Amino acid sequence: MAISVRRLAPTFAAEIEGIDLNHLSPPDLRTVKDAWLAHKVLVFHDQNLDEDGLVNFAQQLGEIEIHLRQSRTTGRREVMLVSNKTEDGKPIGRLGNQELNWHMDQIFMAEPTAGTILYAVEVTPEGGHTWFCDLGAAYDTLPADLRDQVDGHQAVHSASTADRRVGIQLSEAQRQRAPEVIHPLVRTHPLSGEKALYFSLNHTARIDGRSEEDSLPVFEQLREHATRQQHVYEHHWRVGDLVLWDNATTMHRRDPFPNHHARLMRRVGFNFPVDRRVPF
Ligand SMILES: O=C(O)CCC(=O)C(=O)O
Ligand SMILES: [Fe+2]
Repeated sequence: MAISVRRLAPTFAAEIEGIDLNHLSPPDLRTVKDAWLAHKVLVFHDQNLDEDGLVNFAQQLGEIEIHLRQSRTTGRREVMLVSNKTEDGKPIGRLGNQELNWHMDQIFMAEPTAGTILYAVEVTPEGGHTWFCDLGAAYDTLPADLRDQVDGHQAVHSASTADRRVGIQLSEAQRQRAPEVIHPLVRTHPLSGEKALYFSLNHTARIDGRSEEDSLPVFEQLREHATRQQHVYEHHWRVGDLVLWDNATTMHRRDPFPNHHARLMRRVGFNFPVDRRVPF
C-alpha cells in the first residue's frame, strides 16, 4: 500500500496511512522519522500493537526512557498504562479521568524525553480528546512584548511543581531523582534547528530570577497565545490509533471524561541521541 501523509492542522500534525508499525521496513522507518521532524505530531490509525510491538517500535526511534513516575510491576516496564481502570479496587494505570492541563512530558528532567508515543487500546465515547499546540509557530508569531520576556531568559522546572499544581504525589525517592532544573524559555530543536517556546503549565515553577507570582501571568499569556486555534490540533481517539509527538516543540493537554467509561492507553517515551540531548 502506498504511504500517504496528510496535514491535520495549519502548521503541524499529520496523519500517515499505509504503514504497519509492527513491520517497519527501513524506508518506512525513514519516512516516519522524517515526518516526525517535519510535522511534530504524527497520527497512525488501525495499528495492532501488543506491549512488545510498542516497545519495539519506540526503540527504533530512540533510547527508551522509563518515566519517573513509573511504578508498574506487571508487563513491560517500558510501557506506562494511562488509564482510569481499576482491578481489585486499585488503579491499573496513571492519570485517571481528570483533565490534564497544557504540558510537555518530563520537562522537569535535566535531559527531557524527546518523544512520547500513546496507543489507544480502549477509548471513551465522550471526552478524553488530546489536544496539541505548535510551540514553534507560537514562538514565530509572538508579539514583541512577550518575545522580550522569553528571549535570552531561562525557566525553572520541577516535578514537585506538578505535585502542587495538579495534586499528584511523588515518592521521596522519585523526588530525589528530580531536583529543580533550568532550561531556556526558547528551545532550539536538536535535530530540526527550529526555535520554540519551552514551558509547561504543570511543571514550570518560575522564570529564573523572578518570583512564581510574577512568572505565572507571563506563562498564562504565553499559553493564551500558543493555544490559539491556528496553533492547535485536537485528536479524537479511535481504538488502534497511535499518536507520536515531539516534546521539544509541542505541548499537549487532555479533556476529562466520565469515569464510568473505561479508557486505556499504552505509553512509551524515548530520547534523542545522547550527544543531542543538551545543551538546548
Ligand atoms: O491521556 C492522554 O490523552 C494524554 C496523557 C498524557 O499527557 C501523557 O501520556 O503524557
Ligand atoms: Fe503528557
